Amino acid sequence: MDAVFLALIFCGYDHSLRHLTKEMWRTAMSLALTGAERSIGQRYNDLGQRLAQQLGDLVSDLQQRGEVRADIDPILIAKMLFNNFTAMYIAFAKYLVMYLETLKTKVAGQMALISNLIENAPQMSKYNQPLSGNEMIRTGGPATFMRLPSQPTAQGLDACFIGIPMDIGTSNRPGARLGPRQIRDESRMLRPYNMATGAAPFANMQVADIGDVPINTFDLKKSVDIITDFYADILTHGTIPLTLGGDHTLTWPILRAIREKLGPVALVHVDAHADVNDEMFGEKVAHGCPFRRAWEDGCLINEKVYQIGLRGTGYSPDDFDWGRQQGWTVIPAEECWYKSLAPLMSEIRRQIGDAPVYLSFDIDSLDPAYAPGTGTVEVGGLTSTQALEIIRGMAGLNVVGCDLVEVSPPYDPTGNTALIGANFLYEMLCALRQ
Ligand SMILES: [Mn+2]
Repeated sequence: MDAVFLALIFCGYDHSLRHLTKEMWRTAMSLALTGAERSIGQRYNDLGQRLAQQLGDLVSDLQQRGEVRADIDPILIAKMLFNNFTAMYIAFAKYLVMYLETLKTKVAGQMALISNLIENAPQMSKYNQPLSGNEMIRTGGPATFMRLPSQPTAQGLDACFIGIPMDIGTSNRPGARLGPRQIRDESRMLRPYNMATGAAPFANMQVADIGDVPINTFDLKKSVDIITDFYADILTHGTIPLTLGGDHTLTWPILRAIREKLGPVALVHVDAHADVNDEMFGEKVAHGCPFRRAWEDGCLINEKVYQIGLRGTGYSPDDFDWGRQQGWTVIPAEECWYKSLAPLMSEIRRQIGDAPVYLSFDIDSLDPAYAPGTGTVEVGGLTSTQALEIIRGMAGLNVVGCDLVEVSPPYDPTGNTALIGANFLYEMLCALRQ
């Protein structure tokens, strides 16, 4: 367009000609001659041919008279045009301007078309997206959480899903080692938008499935150290971990890694059991001990720990009181029956404020009518809607990590327990600050 602009200057603004360089003149002249020939030739045939002929005659006349050399300097021609052929120049310029205006309009129209195409082109998100059921049948595609892309580390991620296929801390029915894989499998039906809350986590966050922690299934104590190291690496990337369990032992080593990075955290612990045993069968590491160990390790802000859904038979009447003695808030299942838990979560949000908070969700907090696929079932549990109220009630808090534990596929051949667990993990992602 520079050449067009120069040609316009050439045609209409002779007072600025003295500012033009020799090279600019050459460009302008070249364009003017070409444009005039084409436009005049096509649209103003007679006059155009006459003008073109006159221009050609002028040049050859000048050459024949020896007034210019064969290698004509355009500046000379321009001077001649200005000095001796003003009338012809004006007519010539008039058509040239018309031609150039037409050209400008055409170019502008095409630019608008191109801009429109760019504007309305299907946009590739810069964030990972779950594979859609419209791109691949839901029973196909990668066996990752929500069929998201997988990557080996948490680098570049705002949040990640990780499996811990471990059940060697289990006291009763085993099988939670199979949990992560079945949760991933059942997560295949999840769609990216949360119709209830309006959350669109994949529009604002980079999320991937980073696979499983390579625990040592023959050594629980070594496994908890492996887990801590694995999460320490995740946290170096500033990534929020969302964990697919796995027996509940795993929460302790995760909280240790978080304490190293962020210090002690508030805790929302949803479970049928308090999981604060000092030991089980003489062992300090087991799925009934993780919150006792986390407390010992200074991982928790004691006045901001909430245990929701505890119930069942105990060894003594004060089994649930140990936490209360540490300043924790314990809400037994019976206090949750028949009512919405939204007010409870509102109060918990107010009390936690802006403190970093971890959500640990044991699927056995649900009534076995909803989630039979777990190892230590207790009657009279939470409903799935109450669970949603709890998880959605975490939104707005400074959530630094979440887990969903104790899904044991062999005890639910329907897969529904894992499917509910997958939904809860998705809801956790939706509850993160975006
Ligand atoms: Mn538990």
